[in-house]
Amino acid sequence: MENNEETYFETKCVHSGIKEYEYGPVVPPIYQTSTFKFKSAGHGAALFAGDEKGYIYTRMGNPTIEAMEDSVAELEGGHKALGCGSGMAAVHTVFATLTQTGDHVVCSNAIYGPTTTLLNSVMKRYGVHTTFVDASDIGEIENAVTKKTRIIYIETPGNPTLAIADIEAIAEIARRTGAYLVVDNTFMSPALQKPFEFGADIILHSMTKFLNGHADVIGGVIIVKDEETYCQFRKTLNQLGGVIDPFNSFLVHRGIKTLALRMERHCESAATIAEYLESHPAVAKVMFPGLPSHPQFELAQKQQKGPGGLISFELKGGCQAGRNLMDCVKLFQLAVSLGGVESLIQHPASMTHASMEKEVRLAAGITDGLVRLSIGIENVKDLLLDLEQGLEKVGKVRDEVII
Ligand code: LCS
Repeated sequence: MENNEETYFETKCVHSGIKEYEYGPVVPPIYQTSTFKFKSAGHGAALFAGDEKGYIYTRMGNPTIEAMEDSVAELEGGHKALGCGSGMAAVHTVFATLTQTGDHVVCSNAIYGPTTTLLNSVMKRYGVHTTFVDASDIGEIENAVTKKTRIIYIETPGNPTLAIADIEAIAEIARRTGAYLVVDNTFMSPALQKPFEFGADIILHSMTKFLNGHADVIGGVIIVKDEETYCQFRKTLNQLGGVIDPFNSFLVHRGIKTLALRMERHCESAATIAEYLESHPAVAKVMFPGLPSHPQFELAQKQQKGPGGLISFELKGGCQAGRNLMDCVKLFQLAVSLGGVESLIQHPASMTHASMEKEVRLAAGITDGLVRLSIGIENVKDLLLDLEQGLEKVGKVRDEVII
């Protein structure tokens, strides 16, 4: 039996971040408190001065939050993690920590819509300018980088096109030019992709998705590789205030215990459904990293341990057919978000990526007819039956004027 790590990933999912607590609970207690008592005035002053270790105030640190942060840091192979109130709080904290007026960002054009919008609005107002590129084309990144580039920011696979960026090749450009490579690893989770192993500098996640996995938490996390960067991020996060709370941290930490198991099922069922869709006469195109027809299929094989649970596709009937399908399916829930145990269906152009300017969205390959599925852990036969009955009805539904 070969094992290069000290324990297997599945084992880490169950045990990481858990410490000894009073009374010996197997599960970390929820320290639902905003503040912590000092033993004396001197103790309080020493904690604030950093001369003693301990908890002061939950925005600055809390044992339940820390347990979850330690778990995520261990799973990603990082030094420490910082729990944030949402994925977007994590994204904002990264840009607010690493950039200042006059800095430049090179960013993948196929990413979660509000991240694009954040860069084009708030960050732009603060004098940070972004060049959006097709990150699956290394040449585009190489050409976009300037002396002022502070961050190269990618999501891989990207939301919702599932375009794949070569982390190792991009990390080499970042190293050469002195920029940070930031990878949003939400779509893969550390069960399927370890960006630090390919040279990324910072990883972030929307924990709302696979890490928590149960569609009942909004949360984000940033993972760093050294103490100096951690202190820099902690300072900014304390000031911005976008922290996660103890109860949501507890739920995420609980969700992580089944991460490895859930990801196996997500991948297996998504692969079956992607193959089914690709052979269906009503379907024009399927985007799924596990299909040989995916333009970066080989890169996906190299950098990912599995294809993930997301599928994007276009119907031959275009946007209207997609909308009809969304109204016809019964088991797939018509809702945004992803990575939960329940299967979801949504329309990026009018939903998750509606905040993007139309030309920017189309340039990123997010067409009006694109439909995105997040495959849950239900029995795949039920999911296939639901799609089958939905696709049969597509086209039979009366056309309506849309978008
Ligand atoms: N990064 C990625 C890759 C995401 O997919 C999302 C949310 C975020 C960051 C932001 O995380 P949040 O603040 O929502 O926790 N993605 C969503 C989606 O595709 N549908 O609904 C939310």
